[in-house]
Amino acid sequence: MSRFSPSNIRNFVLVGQGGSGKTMITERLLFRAGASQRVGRVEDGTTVSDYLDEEVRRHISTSIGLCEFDYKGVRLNLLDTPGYADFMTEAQEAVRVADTALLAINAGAGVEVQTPRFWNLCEAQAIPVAFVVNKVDLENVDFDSRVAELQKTFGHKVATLTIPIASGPGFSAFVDVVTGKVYSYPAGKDEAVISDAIPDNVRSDYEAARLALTEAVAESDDAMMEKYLGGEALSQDELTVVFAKAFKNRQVFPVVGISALKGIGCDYLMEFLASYAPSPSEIRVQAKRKGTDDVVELRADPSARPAAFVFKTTSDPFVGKLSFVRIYSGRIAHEIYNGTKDVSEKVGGLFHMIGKKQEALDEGIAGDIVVISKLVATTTNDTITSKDDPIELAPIVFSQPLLMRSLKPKSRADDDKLSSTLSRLKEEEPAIVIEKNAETHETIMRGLGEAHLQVIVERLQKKFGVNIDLEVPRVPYRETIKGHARVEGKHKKQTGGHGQYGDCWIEMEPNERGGGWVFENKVFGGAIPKQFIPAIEKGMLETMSKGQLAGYPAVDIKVAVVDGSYHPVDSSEMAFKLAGSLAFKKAFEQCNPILLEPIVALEVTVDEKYMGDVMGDLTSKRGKISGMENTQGKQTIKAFVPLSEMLNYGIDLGSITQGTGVYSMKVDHYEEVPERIAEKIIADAKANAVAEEEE
Ligand SMILES: Nc1nc2c(ncn2[C@@H]2O[C@H](COP(=O)(O)OP(=O)(O)O)[C@@H](O)[C@H]2O)c(=O)[nH]1
Ligand SMILES: [Mg+2]
Repeated sequence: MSRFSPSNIRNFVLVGQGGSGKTMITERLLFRAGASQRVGRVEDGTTVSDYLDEEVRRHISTSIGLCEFDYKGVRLNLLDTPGYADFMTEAQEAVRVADTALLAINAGAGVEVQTPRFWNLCEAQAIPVAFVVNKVDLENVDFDSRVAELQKTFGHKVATLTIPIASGPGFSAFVDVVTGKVYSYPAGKDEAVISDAIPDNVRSDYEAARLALTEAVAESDDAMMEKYLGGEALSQDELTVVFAKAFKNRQVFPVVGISALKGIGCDYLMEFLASYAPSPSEIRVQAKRKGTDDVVELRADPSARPAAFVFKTTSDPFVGKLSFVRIYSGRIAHEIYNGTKDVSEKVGGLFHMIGKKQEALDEGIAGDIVVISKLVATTTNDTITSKDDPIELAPIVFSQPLLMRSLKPKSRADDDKLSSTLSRLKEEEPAIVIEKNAETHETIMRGLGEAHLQVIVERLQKKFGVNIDLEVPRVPYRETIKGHARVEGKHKKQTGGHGQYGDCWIEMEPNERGGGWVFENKVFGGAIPKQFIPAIEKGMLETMSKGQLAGYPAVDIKVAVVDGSYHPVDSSEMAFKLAGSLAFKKAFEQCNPILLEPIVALEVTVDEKYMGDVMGDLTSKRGKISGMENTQGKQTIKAFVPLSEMLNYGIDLGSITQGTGVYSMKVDHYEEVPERIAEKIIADAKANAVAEEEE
């Protein structure tokens, strides 16, 4: 039996630029609520939420930290998230199931690169957002200018909810604009002493902020607007009620100033969530009856049919696979029906989490977030529902992976383990794309960025014992010819005993781009017996696939066998195969061979302000702009660019557009490699071939 009801739950996510202090806020909330016995430090790797090895080592969050705890009778389900573009998947998963977002801002830095992305995520999910301006204790912090910056960036509905009495190292108290209460924190204490004593030096700021807040929230309530426009002040209760309503309806975005490091304002944040954030029982979630467009409205009713969404999957070294689930209606206990995969599964264990610590549960109820162990078929984005009337919940649309790398297993044993491991990894990392390149035979993995791929390599090693290196993928160049030649290929070994004899004359010429291989037999008068002709072609095809210039497959060539000779005893398929190969090599060399490179058709979408830099960068990459489109206020640039220039494009675009640009590309056609570049590729290939021979 669950010890709380949906109306006491608050599911909220901490999002914001990396380094803004989300994990530290989590640390402080847990400690203040009594859910942890000490305050850890990110720098020491001793926080509750950043418990993965890679997080402890990097001092950043790379994965959701789910912490579920009680505070004064309210159940707080906190989702701490990473704040870097490389780990955006995790933030997308967490925002998808949260009912409220706290968007953390570093008071020392203000609105940063990723801040608008998190705002957009919350907007797409239509959840209420409160800005938490953290690190108000830093030197030279100007809280008011931070509020102004947020209003400028995110609109006039942004209004401050707290007024710091002094910011900077002396920050220890603030005024709550709705209640007019002063929250003071004696040195070293993280529990506020609440009073009515608003100091004179902030009274006018307080009154101005209260007016601005009243105006912002009155807009969302006609009766209050009328009263406000009539010049009447709203009573304390009216303001509290209309503020809560406006917040829940995304009609106001309050700003709270805190210092997680000093523990100032963290108890206030929990009060804020308990008083103003929506509980699941106030929320209606839309689903579809499976296989139809019929919309079904879900309520957080534990007695209704089960409906839940799997928003994250991890594999734990001890208990195996863990599925993170938000329950929208009904209950989950011993068995689930996965409507997406049409399979019923036994629940291994049911847990609440505080970081890596698991608290076993008998059942999960509507409105709650639980973790289920040992499901097999179930993965992220699946809907758990009832078999007799299945529904579907909307899947998360993950960011597109931007950076590709080839996976190089360190040993044969690693290679053997890799493919089975990759499918398990894919369960944990729904945004990555893994594909085999048919030309280079490399396994290519695409992820959100360098750090993302590196973390995956570490997980492969740590969790699955597979050692791999990441390399820049090989470019599948090709070779072809521009000239004509007529040559002889003669393979003759007649030194007594059964000899070998094969002799053919061929004419070689280029075929049109993409025309492929054309082989003709123009031998007349039986100069070469018919049965040996296919062997000649076979020899040529083998030689073609290895390439002559730099070891890349040769394409778009026409060859006609025009003459030759044979020996009644010593001629064989093998002899003519070798003759064919010799003839091909000789002719290819004389036909002005060239390298061809894959050209990708690129579409890159960026904010208008980055367009010039992006186009300049593409031109410097030998790109040719082929078109431009304006899509929803963003510019989409179309271009043809050599693939060889695009292998790190995810990183380049990220730095030009501060992680906001997205792109897609696919190989479109092949073009001749410019001579100075071809020379280098050929020289490198020769050097590699020598190095391999010496190994
Ligand atoms: N001065 C100051 N530093 C803070 C505060 N909160 C966090 N930090 C520091 O900021 C850094 C990043 O904190 P972290 O919680 O990891 O940020 P996250 O990436 O948003 O999770 C760490 O070095 C923290 O110690 C604060 O309120 N004041
Ligand atoms: Mg963090």
